Amino acid sequence: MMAAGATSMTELESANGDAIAALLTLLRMRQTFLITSHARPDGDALGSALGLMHLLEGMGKQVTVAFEDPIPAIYQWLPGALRIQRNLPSAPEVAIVLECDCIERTGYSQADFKRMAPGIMVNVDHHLSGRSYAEVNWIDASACAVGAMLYDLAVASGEPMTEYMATCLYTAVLTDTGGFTYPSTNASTFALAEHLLRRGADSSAIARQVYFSNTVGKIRALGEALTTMRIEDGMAWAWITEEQMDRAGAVVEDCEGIVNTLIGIGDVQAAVFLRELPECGEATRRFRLSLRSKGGIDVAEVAGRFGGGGHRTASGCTVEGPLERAIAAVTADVRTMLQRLNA
Ligand SMILES: [Mn+2]
Repeated sequence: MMAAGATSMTELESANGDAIAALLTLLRMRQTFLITSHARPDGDALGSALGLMHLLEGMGKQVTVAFEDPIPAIYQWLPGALRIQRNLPSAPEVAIVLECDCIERTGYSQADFKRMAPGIMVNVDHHLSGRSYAEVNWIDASACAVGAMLYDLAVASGEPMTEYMATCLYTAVLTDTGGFTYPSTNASTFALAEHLLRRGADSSAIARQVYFSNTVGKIRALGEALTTMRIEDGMAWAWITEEQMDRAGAVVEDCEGIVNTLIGIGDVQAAVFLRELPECGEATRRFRLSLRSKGGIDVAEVAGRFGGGGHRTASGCTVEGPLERAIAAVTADVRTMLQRLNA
């Protein structure tokens, strides 16, 4: 069922085929489902969860979608988003966890999951750091999005691809490929996009919702962060403090994507963005880090050393402050990797 270590395309395809067949058998046998995904949900987490919800409901199943964190405004228009709840249901026959390399990544605790008492756990992930912690694990680190894996599942199911499913899955793939620009994008990504557009996904309307509906706070937060930007040895970094967030009138989700501005600079090979976390006092400041790479170095490795994870080109972790120490630790790590790369 594991595909991450597959050595050839054929092996990978057959591993995915086996995983899809096994998962479909399970889905058909059971009636009640929970779907969840990671904290601070992004387009893939939400589009995948809702796309799968629509697929299962089309199969006549009872589905609850729960997220620990609020749904960002730019995704609240997704079909079904308003039904997403925070509370886990009681004893679903199957709990499906998307895009998480461990339970804690959902924002719910092991204890929360134990209390929910799911019959079977299913883990669908495309992270390099993906691990087999559930009863059924389908991990394909070569997939451009979990939404693309679920697209394959939906096609294999023989269920009709509805406009709702197409809209959700297209949004997942659009956002997780950086608008079809990351190295994970290939010909089959566009074949998928073509199919989903034919089934009713409106690419222009979706792009408008996702990329042209920013809050003023988000743009002001970007401005605040850019005043702190440093560039050195192919690496860019910047941060935002609680005080700057207040000044910008920004909320946490307004900081999504600032790191992409940094990696967008021509000579920059790796970028780090730090956001101060609000919950702890002066003495123990902590920072949420987002890392990006143009592919030369593996920033999932960097994040992994600080207790986080992700992909080669995009990862995240949480680091103890103070700010100067957090920056020094992470930039030293990235610098070493860049030096090794360029040696
Ligand atoms: Mn993803």
